[in-house]
Amino acid sequence: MSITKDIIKKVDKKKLHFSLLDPDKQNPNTAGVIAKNADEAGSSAIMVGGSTIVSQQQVDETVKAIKDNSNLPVILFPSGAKYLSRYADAVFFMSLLNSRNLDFVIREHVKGAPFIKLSGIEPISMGYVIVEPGMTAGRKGEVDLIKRNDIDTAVGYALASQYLGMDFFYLEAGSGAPKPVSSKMITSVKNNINMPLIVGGGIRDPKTAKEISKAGADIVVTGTKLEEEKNVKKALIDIIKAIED
Ligand code: 1GP
Repeated sequence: MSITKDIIKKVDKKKLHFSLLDPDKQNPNTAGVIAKNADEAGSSAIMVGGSTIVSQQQVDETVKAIKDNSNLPVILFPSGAKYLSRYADAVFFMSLLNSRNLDFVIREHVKGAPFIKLSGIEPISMGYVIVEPGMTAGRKGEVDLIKRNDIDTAVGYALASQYLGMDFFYLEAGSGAPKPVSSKMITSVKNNINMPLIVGGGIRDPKTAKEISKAGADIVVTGTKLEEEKNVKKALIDIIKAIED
């Protein structure tokens, strides 16, 4: 079964957690150890990406270390065509819909698509929007940030993604955001679409993870928490339990 179908089947039954590892934030060995802990804690996939990656080699080595240390699917979360890895299982083929720069909306996709075809990694179509404060992803992605309380615009982007045939929609507050996307926005978006909703940015504790999940997120992403936490496994077990409750 494709990874897309597998995720869609799983979110029908329960809420999922994805772990995000940025190759620029730790060496491949450490990424491997974190992935092993995430796997044992019950996370459902490892996303690999970030806004400050400098080479494809950095991504390749991180992906290989993760594959060597866990059984979870590795899904690339790329900031551009140069940062794809043939060692991954899949790639979020994501359009940053509220970017002012067409590179992030479609041009990088045109550059990366032949590599994806040749390497056989699975493209997972996704609409991706960044909400205030947006952090580094918002700045580097040259984004017209959706205002925290502008629910109509968020719903519009989500519906547009669905009508364009995308399989997933991702509401992002930016890695390390002081606050995640509001519960009200998550609920309104979820109530308007019939595809899985992914939410990330600023989710670092079980209470917040639970609120995001209860509001309507099908998949909750945590990144920074994995980099900061000494006991990653325990921290993730608590967050995943809160999401599933
Ligand atoms: C970034 O949403 C993810 O794309 C993760 O954010 O690092 O704040 O968990 P955090």
